[in-house]
Amino acid sequence: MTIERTLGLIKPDGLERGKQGLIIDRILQNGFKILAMKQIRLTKAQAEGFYAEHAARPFFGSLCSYMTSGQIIAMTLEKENAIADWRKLMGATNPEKADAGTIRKDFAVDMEKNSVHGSDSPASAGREVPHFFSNLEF
Ligand code: IDP
Ligand code: MG
Repeated sequence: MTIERTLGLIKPDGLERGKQGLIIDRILQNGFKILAMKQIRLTKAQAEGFYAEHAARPFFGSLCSYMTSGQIIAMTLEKENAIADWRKLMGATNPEKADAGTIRKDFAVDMEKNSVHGSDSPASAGREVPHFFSNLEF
């Protein structure tokens, strides 16, 4: 397996409820290195650009206003097989369907306010990491 980098986000519901420390602890305990991390509030244009692949979906407007409703934490995570392993640690999009022990099972509020984001493929990681971090930050 190769060392990969992926984008992790802690979404506004995670910060609002003070879960960011617990989520970051799980990331570290599961062998990820946090290469870069910042707490920011997205503009509407940034949220719409980030989620452009979902622009035609019925939940797009609500998702973008939720993602700009408060601050988020963006991280570049690195380890062997980071992309798939971070998705596995996050759990399914719908927390009711997420496996026991996953972040979404334990912390998410609902299908939209599901606490974390992770790139779903090498192509998305390649697009999403530079959305938040320049190479100069590593
Ligand atoms: P993912 O975050 O597990 O990759 P995606 O299908 O890429 O899930 O959807 C992006 C985000 O959009 C989800 O994490 C969630 O916040 C929101 N979302 C997805 N599907 C729904 C839905 O059916 N209702 C409300 N929000 C949704
Ligand atoms: Mg996705």
